[in-house]
Amino acid sequence: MKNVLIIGSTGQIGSELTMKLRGIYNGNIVAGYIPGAEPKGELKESGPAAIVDITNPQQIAEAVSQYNIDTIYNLAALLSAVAEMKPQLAWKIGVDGLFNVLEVAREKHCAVFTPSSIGSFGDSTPKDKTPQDTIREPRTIYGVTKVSGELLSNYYHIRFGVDTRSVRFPGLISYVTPPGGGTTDYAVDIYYSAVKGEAFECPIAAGTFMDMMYMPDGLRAAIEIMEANPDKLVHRNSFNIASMSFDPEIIYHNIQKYVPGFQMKYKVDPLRQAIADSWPNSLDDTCAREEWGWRPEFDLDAMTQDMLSKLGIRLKA
Ligand code: AKB
Repeated sequence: MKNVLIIGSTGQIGSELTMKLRGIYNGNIVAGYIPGAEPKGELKESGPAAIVDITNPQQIAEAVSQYNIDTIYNLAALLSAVAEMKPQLAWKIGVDGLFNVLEVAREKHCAVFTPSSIGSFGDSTPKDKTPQDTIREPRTIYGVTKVSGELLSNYYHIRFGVDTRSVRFPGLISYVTPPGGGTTDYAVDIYYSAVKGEAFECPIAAGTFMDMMYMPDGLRAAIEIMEANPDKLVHRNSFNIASMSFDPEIIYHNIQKYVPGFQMKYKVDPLRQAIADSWPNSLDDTCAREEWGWRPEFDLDAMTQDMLSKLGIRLKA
């Protein structure tokens, strides 16, 4: 039996991960949320929920005690573009909030998963097949919080024995909960336009490659890393994971294979473009493959077919 608290359970990753964890484990899988972002529908009906604001250490501790939590998925974060508009809040949630989680985990002996991102790399990092261990000098507040979070999580593991683990997520693409404020979000929005029969205005320039991943693979990574045999882990915070890398032209033409009349034009957003230009083109995920058996299942074509069909059903409902 496993008792899990998901902080940020109604967000892009949380809403799907909470349901998946409830399908796997039969303990308390608690949907932590902040007022104004309450769980709805099957997320609300299918298990317990608690108000857990990551900036409030007491709320985290109370939920952990009440539900006898042994694992915390810490998914509270501002995505990269929105973080750039609110850097103070991004730090408060991403680093001060993580500190609150780690302190509760230290006292109450919980394992902690905190996602990192391709955004933890910067201009001075090798761009292609970016290695697991390399120079990291991000110039965005998002990247600064991600690198700080990785270091803090490793510190809590080494110093206090807290079982902290993490993956560096690429842009996650899903038909369930739309993302908000990310640099990679165009690769979700483009499917909405295609299914609605609208032309798509792309905020990222042709030729800008970034790593992306279909949500089912992302969810599996978050669960498998927490299930991995600790004796095999050389790294912990955080693992490069990868499944596909493309630029706007490649995804556009892939969608056109299935939606022949689909049109795209460019209206580049300078903020998102500058962030994208500082990120890797593709990551090398050899360490994740070797240390805990990571394997993606979806490539671009499989993802496009599934996205178009599932989003089509969802938007008609
Ligand atoms: C973003 O674009 O901010 C996120 C990410 C890659 O971390 N999707």
